[in-house]
Amino acid sequence: MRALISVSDKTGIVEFAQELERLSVKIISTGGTATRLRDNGVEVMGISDVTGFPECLDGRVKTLHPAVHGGILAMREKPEHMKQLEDLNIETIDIVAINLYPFKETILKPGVALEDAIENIDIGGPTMLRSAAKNHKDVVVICDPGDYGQVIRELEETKTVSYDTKYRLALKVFEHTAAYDAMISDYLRKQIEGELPDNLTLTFEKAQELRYGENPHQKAYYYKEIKPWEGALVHAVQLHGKELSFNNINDTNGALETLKEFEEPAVVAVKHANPCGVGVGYDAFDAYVKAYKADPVSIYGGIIAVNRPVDEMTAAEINKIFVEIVIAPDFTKEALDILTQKKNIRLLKLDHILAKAPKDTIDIKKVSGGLLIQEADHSLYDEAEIKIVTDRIPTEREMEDMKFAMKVAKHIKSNGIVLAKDGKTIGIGPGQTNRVWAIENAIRQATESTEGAILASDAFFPFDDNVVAAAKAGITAVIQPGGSVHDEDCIRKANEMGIAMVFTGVRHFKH
Ligand code: 93A
Repeated sequence: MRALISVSDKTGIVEFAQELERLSVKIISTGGTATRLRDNGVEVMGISDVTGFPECLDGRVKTLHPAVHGGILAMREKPEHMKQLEDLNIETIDIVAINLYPFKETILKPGVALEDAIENIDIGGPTMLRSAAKNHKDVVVICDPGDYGQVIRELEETKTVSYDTKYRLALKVFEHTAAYDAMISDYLRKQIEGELPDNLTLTFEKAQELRYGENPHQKAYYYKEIKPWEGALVHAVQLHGKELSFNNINDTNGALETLKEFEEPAVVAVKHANPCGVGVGYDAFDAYVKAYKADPVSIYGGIIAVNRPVDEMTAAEINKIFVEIVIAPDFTKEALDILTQKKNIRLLKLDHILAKAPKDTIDIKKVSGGLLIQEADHSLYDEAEIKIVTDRIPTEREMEDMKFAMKVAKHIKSNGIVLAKDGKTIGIGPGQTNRVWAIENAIRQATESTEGAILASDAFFPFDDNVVAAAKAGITAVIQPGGSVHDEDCIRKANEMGIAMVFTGVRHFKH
């Protein structure tokens, strides 16, 4: 038996080759791999001795030769094939272990040059992988160092590798080379067309097999995007608690996306992917107390995201209730001592400052038979463009609370309404099929008097009944995009009822 080994990622390769040698498999290898193996005492035949050609063009042509591909692709059961090999003086290659030039790692390097990326497009490697995978009936093909062990075990036990294993390994190869090529085309297209190109190839990698999906009868995985910035969640380190579930990941994502709106100390509590309490304050403790008081009921079993390190006092306060997850840039030792007393709480540490984190560039939704892809909603509104449309002008405090509330409204499901006062939400009405219900729900569940509160709406008020509902509850100022055919009615009603109204011109639907 002969094995051809040519790997960029040399993890485990020496041990694998030593085992093969012990099992009397002859080893052929390319430049760097051969050197590594020989340095570790493995006997290796250089690829040039097989091809009769030197490796040339800076290694661009090493293995692209009939002596290699003939040896891989010959069908052993066909006498004509075997006869041709004999006439051409080509020997079979029965095991192919390859991993490719590190294209992904190269493009993940900040500021990588195009030439660098191109030089890391592997040609010979995928070609051999595909030859071997096509001929998997006769050839064992390995593209993942994680599979060396399985192949050695089978060879040891049965002197051969089962068809089932060879089939699975071949399938893995085609998945791998397909993803590798998609990554290349994606990268090249983005160079000329930006983040949302005309013809997008998306490349994702399985990051985690989840226990189940949104419900226990649904199988689920977490796939992460392959791109320079891979998202805040992927970069979080879990310090305590059980593995994250499907809903945990979704909810935590919602909390972090909301939290990215704030530079000042802020806490976002999330339930079912909707913010249920948000507070900004002097420090993490102040912000947490506000977020908690915003809705002490929904926060139970929820996610808490903090954009400052969690200290002892904040931890003690959080510890009074049951929450699923706390995610923060850091935890003091004392805070960890307190929070880790509970077995079931999951603690996640972000490895970066959230406000400085680049935001996700695209948003994807699966629909039956296809995908909807859009640029992510990164704008809030342009302060220079907002219009005060009523006689009453909002006070400075109201303006501040309106900006705060719109940042939250942007992240709740439409139709969404947020009531706020003094840097905290006091009532949130998410996901309603009409806007009046969203307002009524927000008012009904308000945790303190709505007298003097402000209201933010993710989209325009279609009718003036919304203004009436708000004014009756004592709300004094409203921020909304405007743009309804009934804007004039709404403005008239607001003037009649003495409330201030601001139009931003920017809608924030979220579904
Ligand atoms: O430059 S290539 O596209 N041309 C080739 O003929 C070739 N053959 C193997 N790259 C080629 N390889 C790749 O070289 C393998 O896929 C592997 O990633 C790498 C191993 O090189 P070395 O053994 O010199 O470290």
